[in-house]
Amino acid sequence: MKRKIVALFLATCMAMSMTACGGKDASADNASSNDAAGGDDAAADDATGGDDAAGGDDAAGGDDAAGGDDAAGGTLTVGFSQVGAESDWRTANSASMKETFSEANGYELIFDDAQQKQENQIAAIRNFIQQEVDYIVLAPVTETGWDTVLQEAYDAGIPVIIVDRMVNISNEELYTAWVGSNFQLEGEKACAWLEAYAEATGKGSEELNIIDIQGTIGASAQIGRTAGLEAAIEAHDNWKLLEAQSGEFTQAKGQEVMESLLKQYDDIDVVYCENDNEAFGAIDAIEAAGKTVGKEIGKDILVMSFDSTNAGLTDVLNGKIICNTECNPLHGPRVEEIIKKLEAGEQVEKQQFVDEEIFAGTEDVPSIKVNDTEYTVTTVTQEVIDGRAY
Ligand code: GYE
Repeated sequence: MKRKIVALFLATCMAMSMTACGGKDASADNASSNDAAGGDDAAADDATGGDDAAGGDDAAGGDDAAGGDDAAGGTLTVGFSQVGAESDWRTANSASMKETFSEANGYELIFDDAQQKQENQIAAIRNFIQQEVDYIVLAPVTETGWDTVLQEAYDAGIPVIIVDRMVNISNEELYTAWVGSNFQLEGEKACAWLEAYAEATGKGSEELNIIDIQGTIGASAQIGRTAGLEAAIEAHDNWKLLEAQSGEFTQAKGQEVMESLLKQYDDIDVVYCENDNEAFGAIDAIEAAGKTVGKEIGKDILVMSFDSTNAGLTDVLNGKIICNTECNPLHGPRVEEIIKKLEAGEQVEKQQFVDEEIFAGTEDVPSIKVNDTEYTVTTVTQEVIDGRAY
């Protein structure tokens, strides 16, 4: 069948679901061009001009070529443009996608690792279009810069599912669905925990000097987590942001940034690392500088982190990371569910947020509240770690 019918169907249900969901979150509103990230060349802009309708794969002559889903129960071809392999989270995410979109499950997965470069992702998507895949799945490195290439996919009638980080585009119809995390909420949860922990340990009114080791600048995970911290700093007169610098979500860069900041500041209380791998690097740097990571405000440096991977939670258990806010990478089955619904002609939600937990290395804060919702804080034990899939 399928591309034309699916695309036509999508156009209709996108129009419906957009009204229902009210579109994107606030961060989506400000940029519409694809120039910021620099990856998207202008030359491509006019190539797509003619093909306006939803089912525009006329050039390809239908759906029977490389996609190969010709007969009922046939293989579906999925092109997945992955950011890279920068972190444990990413490794778990790739594994989840590969496991789900296996041959045994009836898929041909074309997996492309973009090595954290948007231009590689754009090239991969163009390749997928040329190969006439049935679905394109994109884990975008940054939010901006996607208008042109997603228009090309749309014009080719190939549904695009965005996973993990968001895209920030002028026309929301250019993607079919997004599934991922509420990154700002993650940041807010982490800061609510820090506030409650300072209170619970009698240090609520002490000055806290904070370092933010940010993720890849312009990635939703960075934007949201940084925003969560910035809001908390605004709200606390005694919290001070000494510096915010990107550690690019990698251990090596996290270590490098921390090393240089330790030379600049001798009064750091908290390091807010925007993922586990940065935290691993920061911990190495702190210990190499002869300082201690731990849980005592004023004596140790408190390391906070995001992702809650196995290795991250192990560092919580070992007393090196004090608080770890979960970000769930197991998106394979979620993307598959979206594809199955589309195949069945059902409507899909435009945006789907994943529920996530928060973990700590102490029992001082049993729960936190953000926007009137209460979240239980799980104290990490070996059993907790053993019971988790990533
Ligand atoms: O937190 C980090 C990874 O986008 C949620 O990317 C993802 C982030 C994750 O490199 O470890």
